Amino acid sequence: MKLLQVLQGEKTSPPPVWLMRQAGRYLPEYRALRQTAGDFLSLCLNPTLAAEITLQPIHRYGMDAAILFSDILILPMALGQSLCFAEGEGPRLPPLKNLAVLKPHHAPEIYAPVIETVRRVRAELAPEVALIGFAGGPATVACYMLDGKGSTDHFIRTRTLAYENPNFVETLLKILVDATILYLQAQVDAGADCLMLFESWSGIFPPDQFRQFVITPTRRIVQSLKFTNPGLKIIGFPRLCGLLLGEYVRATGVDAVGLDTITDPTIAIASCPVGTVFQGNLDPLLLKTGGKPLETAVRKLRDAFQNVPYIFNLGHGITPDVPPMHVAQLIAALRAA
Ligand code: 1CP
Repeated sequence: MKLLQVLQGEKTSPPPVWLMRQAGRYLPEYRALRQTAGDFLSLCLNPTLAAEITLQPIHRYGMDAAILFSDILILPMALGQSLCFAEGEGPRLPPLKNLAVLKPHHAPEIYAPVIETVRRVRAELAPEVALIGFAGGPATVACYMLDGKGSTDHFIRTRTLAYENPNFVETLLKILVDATILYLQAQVDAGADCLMLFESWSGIFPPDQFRQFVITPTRRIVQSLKFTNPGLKIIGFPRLCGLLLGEYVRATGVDAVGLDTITDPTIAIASCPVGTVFQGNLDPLLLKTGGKPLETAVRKLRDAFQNVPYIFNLGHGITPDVPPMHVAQLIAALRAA
């Protein structure tokens, strides 16, 4: 498995490749299946369909890794917060005010279909293709739980609560850390080969809160899972963390770090400990434009990371308006000598 070799510290040329949101609305075969299932949540909770969707991009493009088709908000839903995806508007949850509504003991039963999806995908996937399990980082998941929706105002309720009632936020984060450990352990037991923590909104917190709400909970998750599963590899994605990148990698103990679009590779490499594995960070907009600019940027990134263990990816997810041909073009450019 090329992805695992690199996560173990090997440098390979060309690098392994997978793309955030590689299964999704830009693919006609995804849209077709989505129509038969109705809404997005039903898809996530249907192991037959979710497994098929996970495999769709692998069949079409031959990436080196599949990522479980699910969502970071399945965990809050499993904890008892109601969740829906309004068409074209993203997730909606009733903003969490009382932690007593959360029922961690019920969660494994509710996310059981997702774990079954992991089992099915691993059984169907070729042995050389890795399966990535994932969860949201606790701070990012807490943002959605407290604000009840996406980032329209940079999670103003969460950021206000972080000052007015930090104990409440801390307690929620503790619940999320414990639940995330169990959820990710279940994915590993079902066959996930490595894990990724999507801390997509870590960049909205000032440094001290970043340490308290992002670094400390992440370290707890990483330490616990690595203690139970020696050799397990974990990729962190502290999006928009800026100059705190090096501290995040050192203090959390993640094996690999996903870089966002605005991070300069050379500066990232210089700020992280020797041995860090890097993943990223092509601008997703280049997948929309395609052509020469895409190919040039792909080669430039490959060169920038040639002296470190490196996994090719985007700096954020594929957008629904990407022409499927451009993904093939990206992979061909990357794998060309
Ligand atoms: O069909 C549809 O309309 C649903 C669109 C969709 C899809 C395909 C959503 C809603 N989630 C997903 C799948 C998904 N989400 C995956 C599957 C695997 C893959 O990458 O192919 C993963 C890993 C996620 C993770 C996720 N969900 C993140 C972290 C990564 C990131 O993009 O930063 C976040 C923040 C979410 C929340 C979410 N779910 C869906 C949307 C539209 C959003 C973002 C809402 C916002 O703007 O805040």
